[in-house]
Amino acid sequence: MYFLTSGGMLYPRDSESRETKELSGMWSFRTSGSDQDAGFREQWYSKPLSQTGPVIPMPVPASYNDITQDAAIRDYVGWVWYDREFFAPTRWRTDDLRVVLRFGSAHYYTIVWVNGQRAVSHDGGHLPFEADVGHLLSDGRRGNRVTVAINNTLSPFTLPTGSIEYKNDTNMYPPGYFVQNLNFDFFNYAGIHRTVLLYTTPATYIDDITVVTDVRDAVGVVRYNLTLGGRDLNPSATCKVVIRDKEGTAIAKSAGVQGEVKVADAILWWPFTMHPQPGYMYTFEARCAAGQEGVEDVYRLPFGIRTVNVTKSEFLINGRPFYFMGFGKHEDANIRGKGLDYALIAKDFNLIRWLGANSFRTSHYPYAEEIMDQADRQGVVVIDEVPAVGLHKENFAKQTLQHHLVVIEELIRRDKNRPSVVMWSIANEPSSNLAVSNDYFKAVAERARSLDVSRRPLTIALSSAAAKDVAHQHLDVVMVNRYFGWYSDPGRAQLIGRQLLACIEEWRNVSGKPVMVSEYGADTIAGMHMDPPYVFTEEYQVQLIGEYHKAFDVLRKKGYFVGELIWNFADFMTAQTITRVVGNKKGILTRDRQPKASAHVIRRRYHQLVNSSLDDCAIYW
Ligand code: BDP
Repeated sequence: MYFLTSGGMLYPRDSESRETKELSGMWSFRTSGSDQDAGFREQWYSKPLSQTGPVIPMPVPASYNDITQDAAIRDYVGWVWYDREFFAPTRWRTDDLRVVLRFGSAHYYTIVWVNGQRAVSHDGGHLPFEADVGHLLSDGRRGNRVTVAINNTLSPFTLPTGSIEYKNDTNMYPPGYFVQNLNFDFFNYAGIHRTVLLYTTPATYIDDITVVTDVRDAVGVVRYNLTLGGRDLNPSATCKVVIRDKEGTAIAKSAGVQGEVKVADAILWWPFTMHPQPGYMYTFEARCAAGQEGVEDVYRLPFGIRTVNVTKSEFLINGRPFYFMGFGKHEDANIRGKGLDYALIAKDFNLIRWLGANSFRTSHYPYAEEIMDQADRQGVVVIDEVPAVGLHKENFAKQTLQHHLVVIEELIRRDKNRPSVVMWSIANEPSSNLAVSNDYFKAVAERARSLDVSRRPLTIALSSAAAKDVAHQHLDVVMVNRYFGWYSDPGRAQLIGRQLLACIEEWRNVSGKPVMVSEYGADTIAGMHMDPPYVFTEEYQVQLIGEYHKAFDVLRKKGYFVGELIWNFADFMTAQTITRVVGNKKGILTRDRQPKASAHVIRRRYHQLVNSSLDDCAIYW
């Protein structure tokens, strides 16, 4: 198998052989202004940014767009620069240790220097990247500097896609005026969005772990594979593996870089709507002394034991039918944009449980690992999506495909061990009616299948007409985005049932696969009321979703309909257009996470569905 990426991407964790040091806080920042090359020409990375021009404080992690009062920074397109200083402990200055600098994500194209030396670059947001930097650090007594240049420019070949359009009519625009067009409906937040940290490992280390689980009778079968990295690898090195339960008790053991461990009376990982002890996580503890010097590296990976299968009509978790009830979300909040925020993560998961939702889709890009951790631990099911949004005619190019394959690899490498992730979504609303998308998605699907040893099912949030679609043949589950009563026949809620039933039946007939609705909804201004219901009012959102729910109930009886995800969990920011009133308002919650009337309707429905249809299930919390 040919890998486009190299190395593992284990989440940095402290252990007796590893240490982490976060670089969160205030960094220095400035944009390149209109002279995009200035930073490279003048080598801003060679000294502190404050010595080559004016800087402002910028929080990390956060998007930079909404931090200042300056619209030019909010709407900036091009290179921005960050730097900060840090100390590396003297004890890290030894050949026995490897020091790694890791970014949880930065949007989009990023170049990193340490003490003026180039350390790493990365293409694309939403996913982590890292580099060994030990050799670039100063001795313990002097500080170190990390400089980061980030460019948020999108092209037809980036994911997500976009384009730069120069406006050449000088009667209308000044010379050189351009706009960035986005092929998607969310604000193009940029900056250092997730945690930046340094971590150490022994010089010879555990580079990656893959854990795949199965259940035979009541026995959990855990197959694992360890990859080792570093110099002086001892080919006959052995690794010791211990599986620990939640209390930390060792319940199974193995040795070797690959193997199979059996867990008797395994406590399976269940969604929180299906079991009194949901989200059960074991720990996979690996110890490898793989270097000539015999130093042991220890890594503890949380994992769950569960199975996922798709039949012609059902989505099964641990052999039991699972019906997706949830939403598409966004990483989005005021001030911090897409920046990681633990308070927001905790609030969102409390709301998910309050609503009784058992799942969400990471529309339209991979979410922070800290969010995924909560999904694992709280038993919330995730459809994990790559940032392939806005794929139309000109985007189905070799260059885009090449990047898409890398992104799929990076996502699967990052999330392959997560029990909450039950399906990969390889795109959102592509022009999958075009013949050219056939080979494209065939290639992406083949790559995903070959990378995920556990063979999670694949899907796409489709929006083309079923009869013309060429992508579904490469998928296991069909997801459909539909806006009857909104983008078509706005205000005519009475048509929704007829239209939705016909549409979903057609998808089923065409595909012969399980089908679910991955988006439906209506923009709703919180506090706006009208009766009879009128578009944009809370009454209309309630009426519209009620009509969808009636149709979903009919579809559920047909036996192949596997889920409903409302668009969206919360209101979110978009580009400035006349079709959006300070952002997209299809949330059932406001942007500051307060319920609209529709949230109560969804809450009642999700709780009732769980309690009525699956008699041995309830919402446990
Ligand atoms: C769908 C897109 C989603 C949009 C939504 C909408 O997948 O990103 O935000 O429509 O228009 O087409 O609200």
